[in-house]
Amino acid sequence: MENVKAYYSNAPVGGIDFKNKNINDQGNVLLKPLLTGICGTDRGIVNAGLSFAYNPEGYNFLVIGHESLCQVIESESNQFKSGDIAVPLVRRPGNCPNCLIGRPDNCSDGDKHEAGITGLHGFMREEFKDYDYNLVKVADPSLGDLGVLTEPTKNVVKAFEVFEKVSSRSVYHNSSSTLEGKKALIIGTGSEAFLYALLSRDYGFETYILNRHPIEKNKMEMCQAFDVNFVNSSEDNDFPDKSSIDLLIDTSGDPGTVFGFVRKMNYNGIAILFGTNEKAPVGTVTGSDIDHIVERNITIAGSVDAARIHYIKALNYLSKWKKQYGNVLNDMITGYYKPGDLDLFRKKPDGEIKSVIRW
Ligand code: DN4
Ligand code: BGC
Ligand code: ZN
Ligand code: ZN
Repeated sequence: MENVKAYYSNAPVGGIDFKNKNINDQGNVLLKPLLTGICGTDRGIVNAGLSFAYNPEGYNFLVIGHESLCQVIESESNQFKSGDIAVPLVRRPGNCPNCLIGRPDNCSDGDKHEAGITGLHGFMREEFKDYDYNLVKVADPSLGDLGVLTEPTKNVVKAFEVFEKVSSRSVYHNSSSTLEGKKALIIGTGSEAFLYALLSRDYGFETYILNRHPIEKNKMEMCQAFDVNFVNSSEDNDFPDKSSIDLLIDTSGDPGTVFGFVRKMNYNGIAILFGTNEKAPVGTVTGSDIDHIVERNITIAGSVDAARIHYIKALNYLSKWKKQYGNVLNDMITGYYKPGDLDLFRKKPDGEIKSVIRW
C-alpha cells in the first residue's frame, strides 16, 4: 500500500497522564525505520488479546511496532551521526525507584509506558524523533538486518538474568561446575522460543523446544544447526519420562501446558513464564502440583521486558551467534513484508520465525 504513514489498533484510551511525551515529534535524533519486526505482542494487540495495551492520552488509536531497526537521518546529539544504525528502547520510565535507576523493566508501580504497546506510539511509521538516551547504537556492520532481532533478544537476556538470580538460592550447577547434563525445555516454537533456545545452548543446557504439532522443515533445520531438540507433544506425551526439567521457559501463555510440565520439573527447578495469552483456556493446578513445587523447591518467576544493558548484551550475543552460525542465523528472518500487508497481523505465515516489515 502506498503512502502508509502508520499502523494503528483500536485499543481503548488509558487513564495515565503522559502528555507531551509522544515520540512522534520530540527528540534530538530523527530516525527512519528500516525494518520493524512483528511478534506475538503485536498480534495480541491487533486481535484484542492483550487488555494491558492502551492508546496514548488524547488519541483514539495506537501506532504499533516496538521491534525496530532504524537509520539516523539527522542528529543534534553528539552520540549519533547521520547514517548510524540504532534500536529504540521500548519501555520508557515512570517515577518509581526501579524506573529511576534505569530498570523500568522492573517498574514497581506500573506507571511506565511502552512504545507501540502501552500509552505511547510505536515505530511502524516512516520516520520519528527520539532522544539519544532512548537509542542503542548498532555498531557491528556484519549484523545487517539481524539488528532487528535486538529487541526480542533483549527480553531473553533479561530472563536469563532472572534465572541467574533465582538459581543462586541453592547449588544449581553440576559437580563439575557447569550446566552440562541439565535440561531446559522451552514451550513454543516462535521467534522468542528460538532466541531462548540459542541462549540456553550458550549456557550449556541440553535444550528442547516444544509444540503440540510438527514444525516446518526450516524450523527443524534450524534446531539441527543450533543443536536443539524438537518435541512434538501431540505424539510424544511422555516427554520427559521423569521429573528432570531443570529450566522451563514458557512462550505460549497456555496454563494447562505450563503446569503439565511444572509437574515434570526437577529439584531446584526454575520456571520462567514469559508468554501471555489472555484467550488461553483455563488450566488446572492440583494439590499434588503444589506438593511437587514445594517439596522440590521449584521457583516460578514471571519475566517481562528488559533494560538498556540487556539491549547491549543482546547485540553482543547476536554478533557472536552470527560468527558461530553464519547465514543460518539470517534464516531467523523468515519473511520481508510491505507496509500494508495487513494479513500478517491476522495469520502467521507458514514456517514463520520472524516476519519483518521493510520501510
Ligand atoms: P509466537 O510466535 O506467537 O510464539 C508463541 C509460541 O507458542 C508459538 O510457537 C505457538 O505455536 C506456541 N504455542 C501456543 N500454544 C502452545 C501450546 N499449548 N503448546 C505448545 N506451544 C504453544 O510469539 P513470540 O515468539 O513473538 O512471543 C512469545 C510470547 O511471549 C507471546 O505471548 C508474547 O506476547 C510474549 N512476549 C513477552 C515478552 C515479555 O514478557 C516479550 C515478547 C513477547 P503456534 O500456535 O504458532 O503453533 O517481555
Ligand atoms: C516487548 C516487551 C514488553 C512486552 C509486554 C514485548 O513484546 O518486547 O518490551 O514489555 O511485550 O508489553
Ligand atoms: Zn515483540
Ligand atoms: Zn516504574
